[in-house]
Amino acid sequence: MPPDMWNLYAMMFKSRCFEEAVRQIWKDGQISGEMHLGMGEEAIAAGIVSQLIEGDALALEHRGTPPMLMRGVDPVALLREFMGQPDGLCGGMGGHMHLFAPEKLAASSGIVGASGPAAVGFALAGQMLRPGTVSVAFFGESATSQGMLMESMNLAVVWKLPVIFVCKDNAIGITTPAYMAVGGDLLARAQAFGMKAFEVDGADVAAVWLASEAALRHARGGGGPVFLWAHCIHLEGHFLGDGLLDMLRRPLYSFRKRIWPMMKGFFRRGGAPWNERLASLRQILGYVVVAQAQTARQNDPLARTRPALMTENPTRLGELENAIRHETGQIMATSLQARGSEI
Ligand SMILES: Cc1ncc(C[n+]2csc(CCOP(=O)(O)OP(=O)(O)O)c2C)c(N)n1
Repeated sequence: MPPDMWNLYAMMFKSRCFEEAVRQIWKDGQISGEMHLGMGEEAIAAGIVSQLIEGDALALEHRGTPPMLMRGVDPVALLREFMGQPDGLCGGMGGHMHLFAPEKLAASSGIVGASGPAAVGFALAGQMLRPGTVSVAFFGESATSQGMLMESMNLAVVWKLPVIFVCKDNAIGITTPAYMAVGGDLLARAQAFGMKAFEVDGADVAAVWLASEAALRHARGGGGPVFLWAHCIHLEGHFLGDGLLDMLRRPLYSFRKRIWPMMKGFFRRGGAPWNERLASLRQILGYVVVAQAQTARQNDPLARTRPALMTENPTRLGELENAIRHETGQIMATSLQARGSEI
């Protein structure tokens, strides 16, 4: 059966609208601290989560909002959690990085690599208590060099656990390009553990859906863990207010805040030799170039999916998007109203 593109687009669009609203609320100062969004990763989340069944589990990282929403976690409870409110999903104690929805078997952690052990635990419980179910671990490419994630992969292979390890590779971890931190070929690494491994364009929701279907069939059938390497972008960079993206989006502001102080440092007397200073500047420029690639519209999964639906049935698409925008507005109103009533 081919993927239902309308359903996948609806899931992605809902997540995008929700996160756009979260971005505004964060800018208004109603969410404190860092905010990592999953804008750009929606196809990976939708392609997999749309195929999960009752009893499957999700182990997420610091970008857990899209999969949590797509799995059906209450959006108002999520937003209230982000706002640190007592009626949030976790009593306002977890924020957006540490979420737990026990009825959905979905948990997230801000500790990079921690989704590996959590997924293995979920899968072990599934193997014993809920045969035929799987657990899915989401993580970024930087997590692939974390010991606990590699230990989890090893254990999952040895115990033939039904885990789908999903690496969402956006080629940069905060300000460290992957070429400076991730050695070798990730497919080969996974295969070396003894896992089946797939590489997929994470902006192509149909491709993710098809790869996930094969991965899920393998894991549910008792074939053991699978590694899915999905390439993606982050439209908002590492987190809201990302300094590297700021240099491109707000050059004047960045000149005063970042570039001018760097130039002063560059021309300062004494200190490192000129060739080292130049090398550092070149390196920073390299980071900016990688960060800029995060905003490439041709790799935005929604922009990729929408044209075909528009051609197929523009009226249906318009109605779908309007309905989701309306629903998102209501979610926001309810979440903010509840906050107002407490103050
Ligand atoms: C164990 C650990 N080390 C460092 C950090 C700080 N940290 C938070 S996010 C992040 C980068 C993660 O990059 P990646 O795994 O590629 O995911 P992305 O943010 O790109 O989605 C780091 C180093 C952390 N949270 N946990």
